[in-house]
Amino acid sequence: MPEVTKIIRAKEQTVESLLEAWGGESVIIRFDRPTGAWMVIAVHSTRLGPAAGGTRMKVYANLAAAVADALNLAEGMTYKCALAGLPHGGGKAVIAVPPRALDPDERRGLLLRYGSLIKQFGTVFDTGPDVGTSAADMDVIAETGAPYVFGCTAERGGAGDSGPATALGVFSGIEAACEHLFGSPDLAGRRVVVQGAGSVGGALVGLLRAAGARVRFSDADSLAVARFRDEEGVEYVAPEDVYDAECDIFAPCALGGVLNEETIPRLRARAVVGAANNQLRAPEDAERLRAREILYAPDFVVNIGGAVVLEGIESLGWTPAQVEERIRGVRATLKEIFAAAERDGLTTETVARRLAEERIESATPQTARGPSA
Ligand code: PPY
Repeated sequence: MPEVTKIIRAKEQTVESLLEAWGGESVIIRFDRPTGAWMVIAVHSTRLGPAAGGTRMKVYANLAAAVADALNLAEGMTYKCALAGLPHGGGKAVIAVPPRALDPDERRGLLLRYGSLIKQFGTVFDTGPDVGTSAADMDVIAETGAPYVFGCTAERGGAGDSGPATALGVFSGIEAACEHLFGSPDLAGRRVVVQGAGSVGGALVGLLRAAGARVRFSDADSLAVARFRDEEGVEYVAPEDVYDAECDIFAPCALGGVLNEETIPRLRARAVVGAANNQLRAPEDAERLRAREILYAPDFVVNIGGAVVLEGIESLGWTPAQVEERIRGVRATLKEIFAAAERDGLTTETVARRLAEERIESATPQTARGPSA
């Protein structure tokens, strides 16, 4: 995404204005003096249960940009969990690391201090891997005795890489979009452009090809390009050309903020269905897509797979078949959202938020869960 624009937008905001404008419950901000990193834990809602959301680690322009990201992502998690039917609210944590590389010991120390912080925070926040963190990082965080750390390595009882589960939700969303646009969910011959061939986008490419779709992908990482273009023969689109590619479905599976006033006019896709969190850079972007008659599948409806597999397997005792069924439910949820948006002349984003809010309002408030075992 245009990183520069994101930085400019975030700079317009102060931490005070961001927190004042936010509708969530609580935020913890801590400065980690040994590394110079900032830890931000945002709990948006615990109305449906403990807040769930991954821990993201990356470099931000400043603290306000990190806080803005945590707040937006936590809100998205509230909607995501509500629409996925999970007994959870939304949260997210961001560790804003300094631009210099941390050596392995420094990183470990940082993760241990972060683990102690979420341990103090108690039972209202479930976390797991996210952009910039791995299963091995979750193992380190869990060493502190922090409860509710999901997505550890298999040796530590983790459910494994959630990428394929997330990809399945996107695939089901693409079926829903094709059903709405073309009257059939069959993907044979449909042209799909996947932005980012990482753990989610890469798995999605495989599912789409197996279904007979004509797939192209873009990725800035030469290893991903070598694997998918050179070894698997998938057609490659240069990252700078990805928005101009003519296709049925554009599937953003990398960064947030990719749908914005610069990119939307360029799109030559009939629909956008992808895994990236917070794809719309600004709320107006939903209307920009609608005005161009591009069907948009809201990200928090589509990318439920990670949360469903981590919470389902590791906490709720679901079988893999139950997890799969829940994730495939994305298709029915989206079908309802697409139909309501068309009927009421609203954006799909508005309809999806409304549906999530209705589910949250009508649910019985959860009592706090007891101390961890
Ligand atoms: C996401 O879907 O973006 C998540 O953060 C998934 C998640 C859910 C619960 C714990 C950790 C990560």
